[in-house]
Amino acid sequence: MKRALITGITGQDGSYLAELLLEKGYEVHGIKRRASSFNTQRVDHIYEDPHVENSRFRLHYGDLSDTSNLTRIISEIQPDEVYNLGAQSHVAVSFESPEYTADVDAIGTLRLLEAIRFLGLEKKTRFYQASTSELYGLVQEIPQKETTPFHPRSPYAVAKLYAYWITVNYREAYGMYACNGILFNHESPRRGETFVTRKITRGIANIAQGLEKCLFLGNMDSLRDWGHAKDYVRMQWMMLQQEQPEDFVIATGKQISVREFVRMSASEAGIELNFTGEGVDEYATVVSADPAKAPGVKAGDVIVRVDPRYFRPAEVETLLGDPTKAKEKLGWVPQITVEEMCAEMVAADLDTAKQHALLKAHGHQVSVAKE
Ligand code: NDP
Ligand code: GDR
Repeated sequence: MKRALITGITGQDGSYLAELLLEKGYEVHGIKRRASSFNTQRVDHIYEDPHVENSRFRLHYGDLSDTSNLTRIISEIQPDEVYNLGAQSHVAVSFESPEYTADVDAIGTLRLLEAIRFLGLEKKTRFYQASTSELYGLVQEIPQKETTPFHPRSPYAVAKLYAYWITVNYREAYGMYACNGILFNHESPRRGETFVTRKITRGIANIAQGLEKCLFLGNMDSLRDWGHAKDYVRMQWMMLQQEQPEDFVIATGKQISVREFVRMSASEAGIELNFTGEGVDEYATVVSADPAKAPGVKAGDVIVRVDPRYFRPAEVETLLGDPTKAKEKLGWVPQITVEEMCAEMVAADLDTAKQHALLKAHGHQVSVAKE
C-alpha cells in the first residue's frame, strides 16, 4: 500500500486530493494546524476514528514553520509521496503578512525537502510542490506555458517563486523526484470564502435569500483562467506517477473576467444584472429576478458595488494558461467547465442560504461572516 503525506489537507485541494488517494487505495496522512476550534470541516466526511484498526486516514498536528515537527512526522510515516499544498494562500493577505507568508510558503517548502534529504529518503519519497500561475504576475507572454518567464507581483508570488526554484534545485542537485504543478485558479464549493469566486457565489446566494443587501468587490476587470479543483488534484497525482519528474502548467485555456463570473452566478440564482459606471463607481442593478429562486431582491435593487478596500497594491490583471504539455504528455483534459463549476457553487451556497433564511425566520441568529 502506498503512503502519502499531504500538507494543507484541511484546505480545498487537500480535501479533494485525500479523497482521490483513498479511492486509489493509499494510506493518507495529513498535517493539520492546531486551532482554537475544529478546522477539519472539509475532511470530516472521510475522517476515520484513530481507534479503528487499519485506518487509512490519519491527521497529525503540525506546521510548515516548524522544522523539527515536519522532520519527525516524515520520519514516522516514511511516505512514498509528499504533496506540499499547505500555504498562506491568499494573495491580498500576503501584502498584510509578507514575512509570515515567506516563512510558510517559501521556507516551509525548503523545510520539507531538507527533511526528506536529511532522513535519507531522497530516492524513495516523491515530492509535489503546489506552484502557481501567480508566478507569471505581470505577464510576458499570452497564453502562459512552462517556458514563459516569471514576474511575481505579490509577497505570496515571490515566496512561491522561491518554493518553485528550490524544488527544481533539489531535483537537479540530489536527483530527487520533485516537481512543480503550475496551477491556474481552481475553485469548487469547498473554496475558501474570501477568494473572489466563492465570495461572489456566497454573496449572491445570501442576497437572493434576503440575508444580505449588497456584495462589495475590488477589481472586476481582472481576467482569470478558472478550472475545477477536482480536475486539478487528479493532475497533481498524475505528475508523481511518471518515470521522470517534470513541471507542468495546469489550466483550462479559457479566461473570463470577475464581472462575467458575477453575471453568471447571479443568473444561476435567477437574477439578471445590468452593470453601470466604471472603476470605483461601477455598480450592478437587478433587471429582473425570479421570485421562486431569489425572493430577497426586486428589479431596481443595486446588489453589487466596488469597494477600493479590495484593490491590491500590485494587481495581476490577466492570466491565461496553455495546458498543451499536460494534455500531450499525460493525457490530462479538464472535464468540468467554468459554467458547470459556477452552477455547482451557486447551488451549494443557495442550499446553505435557504437553511439560514429558515433559521432566521424562526428567530435564530445566523452567521453571515465577511472580511
Ligand atoms: P487553501 O487556502 O484552501 O488551503 C491551504 C491549506 O494550507 C489549509 O489546509 C491550511 O490550513 C494550510 N496551512 C496554512 N498555513 C499553514 C502552515 N503554517 N502550516 C501548515 N499548513 C498551513 O488553499 P488551496 O487548497 O486552494 O490551495 C492549495 C495549494 O495550492 C496552496 O499552496 C496554494 O497556494 C496553491 N495554489 C492554489 C490555487 C488555487 O486556485 N486554489 C492555484 C495555484 C496554487 P488551515 O485549514 O488550518 O487554514
Ligand atoms: P488570486 O485569487 O489572487 O488569483 O489567487 P482571488 O480569488 O483572491 O482573486 C482573483 C482576482 O479577483 C480580483 N478581485 C477580488 N479578489 C478577492 N479575493 N476579493 C474581492 O473582493 C475581489 N474583487 C476583485 C482580485 O483582485 C484578483 O485579480 C488565487 C489563490 O488561490 C492563490 O493561492 C493561487 O496561487 C492563485 O489563485 C492562482
